[in-house]
Amino acid sequence: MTQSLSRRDFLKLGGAAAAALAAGSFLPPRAAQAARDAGLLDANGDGYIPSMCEMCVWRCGLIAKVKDGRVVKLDGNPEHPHSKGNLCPRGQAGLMNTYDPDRVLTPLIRVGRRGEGKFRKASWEEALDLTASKMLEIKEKYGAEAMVFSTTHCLTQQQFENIMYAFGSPNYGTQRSLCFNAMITAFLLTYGIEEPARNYENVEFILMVGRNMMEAISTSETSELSHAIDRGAKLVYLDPRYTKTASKAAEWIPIRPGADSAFLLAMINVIVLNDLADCEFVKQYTVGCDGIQDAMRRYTPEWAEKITGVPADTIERIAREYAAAKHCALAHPGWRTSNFVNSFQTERAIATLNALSGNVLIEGGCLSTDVTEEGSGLAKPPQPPYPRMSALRLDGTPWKYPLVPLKLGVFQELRDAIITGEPYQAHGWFISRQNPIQALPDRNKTLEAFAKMDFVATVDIIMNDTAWYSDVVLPEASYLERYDPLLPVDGKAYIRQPVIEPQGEAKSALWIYKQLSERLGIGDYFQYTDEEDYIRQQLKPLGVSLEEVKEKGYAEMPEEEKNGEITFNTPSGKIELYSETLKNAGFSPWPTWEEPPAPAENEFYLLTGKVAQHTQFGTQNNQLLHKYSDEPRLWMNAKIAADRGLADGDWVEVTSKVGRANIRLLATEAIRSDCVYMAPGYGHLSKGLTTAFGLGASDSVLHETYTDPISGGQALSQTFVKVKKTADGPAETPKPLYLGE
Ligand SMILES: Nc1nc2c(c(=O)[nH]1)N[C@H]1C(S)=C(S)[C@@H](COP(=O)(O)OP(=O)(O)OC[C@H]3O[C@@H](n4cnc5c(=O)[nH]c(N)nc54)[C@H](O)[C@@H]3O)O[C@H]1N2
Ligand SMILES: Nc1nc2c(c(=O)[nH]1)N[C@H]1C(S)=C(S)[C@@H](COP(=O)(O)OP(=O)(O)OC[C@H]3O[C@@H](n4cnc5c(=O)[nH]c(N)nc54)[C@H](O)[C@@H]3O)O[C@H]1N2
Ligand code: SF4
Ligand SMILES: [Mo]
Repeated sequence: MTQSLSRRDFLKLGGAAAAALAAGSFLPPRAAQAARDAGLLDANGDGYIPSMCEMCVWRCGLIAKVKDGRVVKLDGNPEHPHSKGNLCPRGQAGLMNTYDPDRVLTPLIRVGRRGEGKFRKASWEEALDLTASKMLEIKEKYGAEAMVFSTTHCLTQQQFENIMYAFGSPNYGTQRSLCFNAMITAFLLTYGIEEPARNYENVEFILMVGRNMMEAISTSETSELSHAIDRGAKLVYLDPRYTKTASKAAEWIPIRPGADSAFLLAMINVIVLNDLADCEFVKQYTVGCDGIQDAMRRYTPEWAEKITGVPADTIERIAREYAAAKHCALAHPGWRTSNFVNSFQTERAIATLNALSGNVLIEGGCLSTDVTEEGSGLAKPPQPPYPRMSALRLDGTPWKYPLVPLKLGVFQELRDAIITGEPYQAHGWFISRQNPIQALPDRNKTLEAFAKMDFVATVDIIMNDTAWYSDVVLPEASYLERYDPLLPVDGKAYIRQPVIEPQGEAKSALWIYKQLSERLGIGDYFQYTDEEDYIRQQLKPLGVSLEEVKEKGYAEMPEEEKNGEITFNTPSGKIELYSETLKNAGFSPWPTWEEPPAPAENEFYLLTGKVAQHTQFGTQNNQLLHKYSDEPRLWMNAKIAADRGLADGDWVEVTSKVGRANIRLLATEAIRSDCVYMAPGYGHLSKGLTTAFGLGASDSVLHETYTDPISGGQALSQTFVKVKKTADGPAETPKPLYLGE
């Protein structure tokens, strides 16, 4: 948009020219004044600045090398526990997130029809005035709850929530129900904590259920797993696909999708009926040790073999190996556990397996539930309490989904309620750091929801698909150009600070939200003068200066006090293998088998899953990452492809109940015969992404919407597709849709 360098032009550039572009030397040098003031840069604008990556939500610590006022290299900060000196490929390509020629660098106001992509540049004054007046108009006409707010986890999430709750709306969409609701609710109900920490130091046996750690990267944990494997730990990996993690595993179990809980329940059966559990631990710390044998009796390995396709003796052997490793066994909780409507049960079984191995409280055990809410040592600006809200939440929590924590919510249900207008009609949507048009299942349905809106505003750094369909686009400064609030990790509070000055008119979210709040009449919730003042207020109780933090990259925090008493934050104070809460809500109190739907004879399970070089739907336009990406293709088992007369590289049409996509075929042995796989993040609608537009196809177009009734998770593997050869090329998709006026 702002500068036109097409993908083809970029590929034509030689290595040196590409490197020069990557280093931003087309752009004027803009070394960060704050870094100069802190003495981190010399007079020439050269130096090293500690900050934090934002290419994904793991947020590794980084050190940016600045030369002549431009960022030229990003490296992992050895002093940060998430990076330990390393950045993954996306993190290393992060300078191109800042220097992307498609960056949106001024506020934009739509002038054409929604989806047509016609915008005019506007001043911040005008764009913020317009956004505030539209939001207030909606509030006046329909009530504050008619404004929907959505964002993905970010360091300014609390300020985002301040706008939403102070404005008076309970309608909150986050990425969580598309991601980890099953894991979080299962661990909350079983252990009373959201997500236990993993400890690989002594691990001998690791069971991973669709957690593709070698591609869906968390730099520190991915390297901890690698080191554990290097020193002989055994990894057993369940995935219908042969991923990079499968290639590092001692055993790859190509399980039938949706059948994981049958496999795990049979493991529990073997362990409890043969008295292989850590009895002392189980008796002392869990509820349910009396009844578990009876509850699990029917889940024999022979029973599970029929469901999972895994031989009974393999399941039995793996259960015995797991139990033999005792507290050095780890059943990994997983991350994106939004696969089927029974994914909560998979997670309950995983939670149970960990308790049975006694790995939880013991020194050196592989799972730690001793995870306290971090950050209590930091202060924040004062603010009044939020106004009372009485409107029902459109996403059905808690009135339809009683066990889904309010902060997780059920985003896909919120989207559906916008379309049905039940229990009431929403009219406006404020979005930040999120691309719901691609992230939610069934893209056409999401576009239908957008068509219902009187007003949509999006805060992003590039013209993502959601911005493309918005009325106002507010450009945030990139993560290398701004401050965010400090992030506490393992007893230290880390800083994100500008490495260069923001380009164009881009501003930090701390600035944007404060400006908007003042126009909305809720400025009391934003009592800071600027970004540095916000951080200074955070640092006050620590007695550390901002200057010191800028230089070191972090501030030490006082150790959190622990009372030494071992209880779990569940109703019984113990680990609840048997849950009265689940029973009272009308669900099985034990982990249980629930048969998910399966594809018909001529259909395939459609799988999704991350690739190492991209983050979800937001990095395909990054020219450095693009350069190293394979062309996105539909994986199909090579034998099945041959049986159907399909050859590698053929164009195929993939159809589900809700959508259609054309994509090239990859015939491979690395997938089960009843599955196909598409990488997420392609088939963008926005022509404002000149590198990514026209590449591949979107799996979100195909995904059907199904919700796990207990956790509220979207069932992303529960879409079944037909595949046939087509002469049509990529021109069929993506197909821009214009929405109303
Ligand atoms: N490079 C990179 N790293 C990332 C991200 C990224 O976008 N890119 N995103 C981050 C985020 S937000 C998340 S949530 C994590 C996600 O990390 P993961 O939890 O590993 O999630 P995915 O990669 O989405 O899916 C993992 C695997 O699940 C398999 N699968 C699908 N259905 C089933 C099933 O029914 N059973 C079993 N056993 N397996 C199944 C898929 O084939 C896929 O290989 O990654 C994080 N790290
Ligand atoms: N088909 C399919 N659907 C999925 C998944 C899948 O694997 N396949 N995965 C699910 C999972 S695990 C998750 S977590 C969700 C993720 O869903 P989303 O959070 O919607 O996905 P992202 O692509 O990470 O969107 C991030 C947006 O933030 C923008 N952005 C990047 N940096 C900044 C910044 O500094 N400031 C601002 N304001 N914006 C910025 C990006 O341009 C992008 O538009 O998707 C879920 N949906
Ligand atoms: S895992 Fe990679 S992309 Fe995510 S924060 Fe770390 S370096 Fe950045
Ligand atoms: Mo996620």
